[in-house]
Amino acid sequence: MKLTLASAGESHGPALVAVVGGLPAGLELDREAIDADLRRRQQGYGRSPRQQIERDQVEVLAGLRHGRTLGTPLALVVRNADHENWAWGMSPWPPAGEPSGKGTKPVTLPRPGHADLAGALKYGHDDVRNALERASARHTAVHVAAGAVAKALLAAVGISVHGSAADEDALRAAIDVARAERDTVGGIVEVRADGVPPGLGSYASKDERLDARLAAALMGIQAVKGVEIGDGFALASLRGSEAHDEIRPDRRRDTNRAGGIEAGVSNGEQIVARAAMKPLPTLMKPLASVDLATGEAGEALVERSDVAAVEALAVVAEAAVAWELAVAAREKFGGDSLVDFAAAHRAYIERIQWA
Ligand code: EPS
Repeated sequence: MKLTLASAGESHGPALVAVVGGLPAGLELDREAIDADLRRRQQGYGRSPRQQIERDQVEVLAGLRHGRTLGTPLALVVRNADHENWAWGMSPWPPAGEPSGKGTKPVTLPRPGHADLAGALKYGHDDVRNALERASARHTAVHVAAGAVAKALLAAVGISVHGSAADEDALRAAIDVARAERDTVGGIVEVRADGVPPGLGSYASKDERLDARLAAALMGIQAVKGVEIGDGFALASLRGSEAHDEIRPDRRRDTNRAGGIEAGVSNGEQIVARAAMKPLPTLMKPLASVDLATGEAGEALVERSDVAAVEALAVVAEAAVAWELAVAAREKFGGDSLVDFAAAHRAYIERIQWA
């Protein structure tokens, strides 16, 4: 049974949408729980005034009846409230009337670090906006909604996932200084998953490895430039005798340097993944760039932006890890209904006698 996710949506377009395939029938979803994650994603310290405009809430257009999945594709929508200010500039169809609102003039000064230059060159856009709108981290909202669905599925087999920003006090202080200096900052987030049984993912081929999948999922989030599982990079400088997690008679470990994954397979310990976020590329004190329309040297686009989105990344990374674990759990336990899925999990836990 393959869990699939397709999403679409521009930052200032009408809405963000996702279609989730492969959910079992009979999974109960809690609208409040999904909206609570959407609110958490909006709340981090250092976010832009855009967050005062948005009140992200999930709408479900298909796949759910009376709060339970039907075993059919689940269609999720998160609307962009800001779209009303961009109705002309981001109109999906040729706009009627005189230009008004935002996004009416082409952007030609790409920001170093954003999708602007590579996107404009790759797709042949004269207006950089055509690249940056989709590259924007705005679309993580609907991935958080999908992640909340994944968490509901995982909860049915006793798995929970939680993301947090590392060292939040230092981060907040750095954000205050950066804001005053019209600069931006990045940071590190950590996601931990509990209740994952041994045996999710496989060493059989590289794209089945759970660590490879988590790394790709985390690296796939905007502004992430580094990922590690467990002690990750620090393991490189240890001796083998210090780096591995010895196995007790009950098959558990006293240490967890592997971050719950060995040879691409979960080993029953807590899954620990970390992601490093670069400082956001929209600077109020812009970096050197080129005007793509004239070829002249210039300064990069300046527009409303976040000083940091690290706390938001913690929520997005949590959703991404939950999603990948749900994909792996669907592979292992299958089932057209939630009852079958949970029964397969129970039978497996019994077979391996996992406490
Ligand atoms: C983003 C730029 C900002 C952020 C946005 C991501 O948007 P705007 O240009 O509208 O101010 O606020 O993130 C969100 C809107 C969000 O909900 O996370 C970017 O360029 O990535």
